[in-house]
Amino acid sequence: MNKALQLKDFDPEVYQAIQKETERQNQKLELIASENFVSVQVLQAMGQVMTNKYAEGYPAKRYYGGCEFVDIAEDLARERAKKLFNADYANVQPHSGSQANMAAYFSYIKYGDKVMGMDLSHGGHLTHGSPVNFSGRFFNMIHYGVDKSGYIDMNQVEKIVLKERPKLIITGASAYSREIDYKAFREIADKVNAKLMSDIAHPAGLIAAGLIKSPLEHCHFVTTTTHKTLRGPRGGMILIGKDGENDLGIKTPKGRTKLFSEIVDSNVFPGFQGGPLMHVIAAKAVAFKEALQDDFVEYSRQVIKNAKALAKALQDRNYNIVSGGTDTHLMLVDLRNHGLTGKESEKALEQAGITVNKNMVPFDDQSPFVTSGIRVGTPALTTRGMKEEEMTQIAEMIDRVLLDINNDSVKTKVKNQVIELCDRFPLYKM
Ligand code: DSN
Repeated sequence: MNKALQLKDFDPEVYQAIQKETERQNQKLELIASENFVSVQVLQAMGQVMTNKYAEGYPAKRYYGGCEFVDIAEDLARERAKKLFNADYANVQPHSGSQANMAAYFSYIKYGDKVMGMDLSHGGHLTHGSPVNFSGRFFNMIHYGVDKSGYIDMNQVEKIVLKERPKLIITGASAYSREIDYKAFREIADKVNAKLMSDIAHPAGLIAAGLIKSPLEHCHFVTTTTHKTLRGPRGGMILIGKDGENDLGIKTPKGRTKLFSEIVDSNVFPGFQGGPLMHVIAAKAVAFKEALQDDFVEYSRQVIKNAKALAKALQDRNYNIVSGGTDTHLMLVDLRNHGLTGKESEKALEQAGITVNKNMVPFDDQSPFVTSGIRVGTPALTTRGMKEEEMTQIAEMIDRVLLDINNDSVKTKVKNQVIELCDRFPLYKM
């Protein structure tokens, strides 16, 4: 190990890749709905010596010595998360949203149980029962979706639940732009004594800011990622609104009925994970502190205003937005009336400096690799300081590229416009 050398001198290849990625983030319009730009403080909290520390267990109950300082970071993260979401309990150790879901599911249900989640092709998530994911392989999955209007069909949900009697109902989505009626879901779940969970990975920041409904009071447990609208480091988290003794008959070795939080804790570690990523947990604590500030509410409010403005500007240019608009940070653009696929549109926009992802739309006739839509979101550009006026300009740029999708000179012109716009809203120093 050469202690004197800087990264750029020791490993110029990796250093250059990081520089290029910084330049890409600075100079392109980031519209991927699940991405955001963390603060320099969050970056600093991730790039530090806590990455060296093994801390299996939980604060004050570790399997390794020397944990007194990482304990401070994890306690801060847990306390701030509880405050942010008005929750009795938070586990900040899941490495990702998928890990959070896996540990949480198995806290409440068993291998082979019947579980109901939103169909991936209607906006759900891979871990909500896709056959290619652990969730679809380990559980007997059934699905609900949206109706022709693009809204979740609560009548369909109720009918399926009463007929199939799932043990667990999953709410939450990764490509659904409307608020979810958690209260109605809970009423339906209670009819068959099912547990109700929500995966709020996408709207977590908007919920923390109090701008859209929170599922915490209605769901038995909630999972999330920390890096989307919440604008923290890449990672996962499990929350319980109201903790209490479990009704699953699970006891401690001494015969005491375990709290739900104790079951979840032991499922995260040692159930599904080993050592927590303490540098990431420190960065989660910093991000939660940021999210507790008043300016985070303002930021989140602007995320929603920007999404509404972008949806409207696209509609004005004859683009169909699934469900006719958005209540949140994202929208799904159905490109079928333009005769375009998501795949070719994503590629053309990328060439023009606009980053989106292709996405299935409800009742899509294209495969998941081609798709008929793109998903667009505003959390990242709002972090840069862009507002409604810029959203209108961006809709115009998207339209120029898509209307003349094979015209390279249009893409070059739009790319230059993108760089000009990005330069007016600086991001990271190089
Ligand atoms: N891959 C994330 C998204 O883009 O929504 C969800 O895990």
